[in-house]
Amino acid sequence: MKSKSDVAQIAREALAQMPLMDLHTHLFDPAFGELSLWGIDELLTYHYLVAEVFRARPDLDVESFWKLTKTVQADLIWDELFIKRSPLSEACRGVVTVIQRLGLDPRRDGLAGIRRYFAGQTARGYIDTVFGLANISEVIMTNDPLHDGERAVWQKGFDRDPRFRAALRLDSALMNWPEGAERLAGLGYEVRADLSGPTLAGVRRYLTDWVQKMDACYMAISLPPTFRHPDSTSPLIQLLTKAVIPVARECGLPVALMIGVRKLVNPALRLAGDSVGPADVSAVESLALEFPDVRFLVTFLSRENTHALCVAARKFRNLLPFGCWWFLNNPSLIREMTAMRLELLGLGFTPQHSDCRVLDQLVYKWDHSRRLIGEVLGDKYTDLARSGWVAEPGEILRDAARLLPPAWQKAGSR
Ligand code: RAT
Ligand code: ZN
Repeated sequence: MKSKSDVAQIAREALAQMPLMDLHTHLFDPAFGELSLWGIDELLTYHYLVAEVFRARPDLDVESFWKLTKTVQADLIWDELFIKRSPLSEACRGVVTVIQRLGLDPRRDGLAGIRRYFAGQTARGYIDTVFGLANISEVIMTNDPLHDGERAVWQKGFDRDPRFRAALRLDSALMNWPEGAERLAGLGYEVRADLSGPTLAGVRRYLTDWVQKMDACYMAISLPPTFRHPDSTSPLIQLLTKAVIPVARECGLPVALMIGVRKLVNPALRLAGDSVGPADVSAVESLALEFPDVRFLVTFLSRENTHALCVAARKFRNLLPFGCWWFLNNPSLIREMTAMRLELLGLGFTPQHSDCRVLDQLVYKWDHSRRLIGEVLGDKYTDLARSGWVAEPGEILRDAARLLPPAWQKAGSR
């Protein structure tokens, strides 16, 4: 009979070695050129680190920081967060992991040596390096047809790199309606600010056209903590229930709801200026009840909502919890959330997505998450063995393979 520690070891190895798909990133197919970010200066100026450098340097004028070139911003962040202090935060440690996995030594090589390594890389070659190191087979992008630069590339057409799948992001079209109305009208869709007449049909056409053009895997929206359903007074709810959900149903696609972000609480910090708030999980229960034939991939930003989401998912099988989002993507919280989800849902959730904005981050985000998820899963097999059920190695591999593919794939919609 296998010992209890064997089962934990097998689970950890399975998580460490299995190729996986990343359900939500902000990465781009290399055909998008400058939208596709990679390299040490992008890593150092990631908005998670920008927030930290302002804390380290209370005297630093925010507007003056934004006027610096990216290289000088990166120099400053390296100096403040890696040289003058140990890089202990998760975002800082992530940069160290990437550098070390590339075969460099951050202390020996220093920023100049690391930059020399990157100067010798090409964008396309480096994608292969990163996908290999992170053992990733595919990533899902975040695609917004209302972003002028991005739309131009889609409209021109390009040879898709099959490792980069699309997701149609809805925020800029649907949030703060009627702001999106003008944009959609500009693209030739017949929509009105008051949602009257042809508007909902026009929005449905916009969504269908772009789902098809991008071959999108799902549609996604990020929502504030105040998000409620039902709400007969909200234009957003009208748009979601009468345009997005019917198109999702027709195309057989899930809808991803990312709930709990308070945008720009500190506007001067730009991307680093968003915050978190606890939301009402009953909104997703009510959507799941009203639309049982549509699958909702759901993640909340607030730790306080994560337990209620697990309970909601026990009641509605069309709710698929995913990822430890943004401010939850920290080791202590990944451990807690993964254990809670395994205990309440067994294998019926997607433990993680990366939210990478910079290609290289795939290496650290997955390196850190694989280890944590593997440890938690290993502990569960040990507990199970203690209770009298020693899982076979093949069963552990089977279970890991059930856990790892993203929920949209498990949902069997494509
Ligand atoms: O995690 C992030 O980088 C955030 O800035 C957001 O992009 C968030 O993940 C989102 O998709 O809205
Ligand atoms: Zn994101």
